[in-house]
Amino acid sequence: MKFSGAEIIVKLLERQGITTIAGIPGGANLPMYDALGQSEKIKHILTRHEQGAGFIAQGMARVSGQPAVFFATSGPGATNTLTAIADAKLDSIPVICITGQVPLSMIGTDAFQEVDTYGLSVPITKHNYLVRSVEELLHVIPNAFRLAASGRPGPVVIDVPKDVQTAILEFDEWPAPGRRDPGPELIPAEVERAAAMINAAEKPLLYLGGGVIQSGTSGDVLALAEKGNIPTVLTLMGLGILPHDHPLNLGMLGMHGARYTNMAMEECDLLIAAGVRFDDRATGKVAEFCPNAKIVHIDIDPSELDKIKTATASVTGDIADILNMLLPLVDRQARADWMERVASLKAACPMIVPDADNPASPYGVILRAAELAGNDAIVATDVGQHQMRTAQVYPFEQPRQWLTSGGLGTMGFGMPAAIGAALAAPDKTVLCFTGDGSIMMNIQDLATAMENNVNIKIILTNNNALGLVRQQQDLFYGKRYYASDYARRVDFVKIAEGFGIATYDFEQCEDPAALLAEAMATPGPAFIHVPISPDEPVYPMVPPGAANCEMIGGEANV
Ligand SMILES: Cc1ncc(C[n+]2csc(CCOP(=O)(O)OP(=O)(O)O)c2C)c(N)n1
Repeated sequence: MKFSGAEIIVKLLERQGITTIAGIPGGANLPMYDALGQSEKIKHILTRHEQGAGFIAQGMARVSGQPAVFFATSGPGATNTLTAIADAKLDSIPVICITGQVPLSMIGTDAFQEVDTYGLSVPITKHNYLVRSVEELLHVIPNAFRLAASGRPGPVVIDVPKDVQTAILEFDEWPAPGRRDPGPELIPAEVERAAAMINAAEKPLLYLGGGVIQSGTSGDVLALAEKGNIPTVLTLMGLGILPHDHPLNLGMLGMHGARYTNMAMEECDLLIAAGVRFDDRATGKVAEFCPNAKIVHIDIDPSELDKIKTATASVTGDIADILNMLLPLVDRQARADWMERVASLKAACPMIVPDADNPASPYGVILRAAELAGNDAIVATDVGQHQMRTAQVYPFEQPRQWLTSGGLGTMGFGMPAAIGAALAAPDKTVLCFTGDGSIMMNIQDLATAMENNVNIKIILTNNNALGLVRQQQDLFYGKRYYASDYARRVDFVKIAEGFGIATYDFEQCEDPAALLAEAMATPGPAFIHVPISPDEPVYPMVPPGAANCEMIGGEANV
């Protein structure tokens, strides 16, 4: 066989099962685009910004659990991808970014559109490559897939100089596609110790995060919770692991968690942490997090163990394997006193949802959209108050239903991630809750949504402000609203219309519920504009740096 480097890349991607690639062409990746144009198996999504391409890939990967690919050219194309890559690193999402680079002989000469993509991406990738010969591609591409998906997933960058793309290679055999490695072998004594601690605990709590979703084990985790009667709290990344209305699901913990959730954590005597990294938005002041609890920490990434909080016992391995071994060792227990205590906390300090029945209110629109979208809709958000409200009240049913930028907290994530989700799951409705600050960060990819006619329903709660920032100024900076209110209003409805998207405006609308229902029932992209007041806080809120028990707002009697 004889192929160019660019053809080898495309054929190897096909052999990996890739069917969709988002990206933008330029001088340094045109050979790859030329080869991609010949592919009958891969569809290309031409975005309007490389960050959008990265978030589309993330949307596909988050929904499918499989690595997704995006392309960019050298220089500005590559630098435009960096935020999406860093975002994938912090949320452990397997994406592969393939960039064009100036020819090998020109590297280091400040050539046109030359930037050190390899160097720039070192700290924000799981692994990265600067490919120096066409031969290398045969192991770099499968290896990139293996690395992105194995252990704790993450992003990989492959930078391919233009002359490597055009070089011709003769070879006999295609390499095997790269796949996720099996998890490390478990140490049975570690699992037995964890089981003994769980069996001895009177007030245990499961604390579950994105790692559980990555390992695909939510059924086993539910079995563990039910067998031991162990109430469960979820991180922002873990929403969907348990159905929202399961009696053992105490919902999201941390900065915007419900009062009863954070209060139960104060009282637990054992925290069984799985696939979590003790992120500061979840723990609040670490020294005061779960002050009465021993900790069992379970994770595939040994570098997470004892990183923030020292565990009493830890188990390294794939959470699926660990639960398999752990489940038979855990005693069936009623834990009646603890169940009763948790139920009484829930009754005394419930999650207060202001104006829940009003479909034009910040919370009400989320709840009404959820009702209309059905149980298996996918939900993406941007970053801000709308994100926290959605996390607090959306009735999630299953893993991989929820896409949010948890670690990096990137405004601009939501809409392109929703496009990626819709491409990966074309039969589902995808909701995208966004704010007027966030949508502007990648608004250009409304064109991409329109061109591909994806079934995404963008719900913009427009407070003409950077709401979550403004809320902090309100609470912690003496109401000095500096640089958080926009001076003028933007006509988002006209903008969306300009992009060719169907629009639905709640402004002066007599029956917002009917309008929302109409938007949801019409296939294809929709833009729903919901004007709200900037003075609508998201409560409860743990002040940054404070302990979770010091949360403010959201009391039942307010
Ligand atoms: C790229 C980026 N820049 C700045 C921030 C800081 N930030 C966090 S939330 C927020 C306000 C978001 O406003 P909007 O999207 O309108 O949502 P709202 O809070 O009003 O619902 C800002 C500026 C961020 N998270 N991401």
